Amino acid sequence: MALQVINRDGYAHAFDIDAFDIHAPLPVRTTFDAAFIPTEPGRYRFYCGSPGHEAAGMVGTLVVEP
Ligand SMILES: [Cu+2]
Repeated sequence: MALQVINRDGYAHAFDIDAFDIHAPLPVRTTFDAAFIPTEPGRYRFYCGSPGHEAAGMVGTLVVEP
């Protein structure tokens, strides 16, 4: 699976999925290409690991279907 995450913001963020051990900083206006292989279908939580951002709502769910 490949995901391209783009930070178009004027603030630094991060992209984190603990289940796949992905912890990528996203400096201002940068792109991160994540490549990983989910071994099981499921719902995987992702969030922004920058301090305070997760609490501010920068979270989501990646759904892997069979
Ligand atoms: Cu953020």
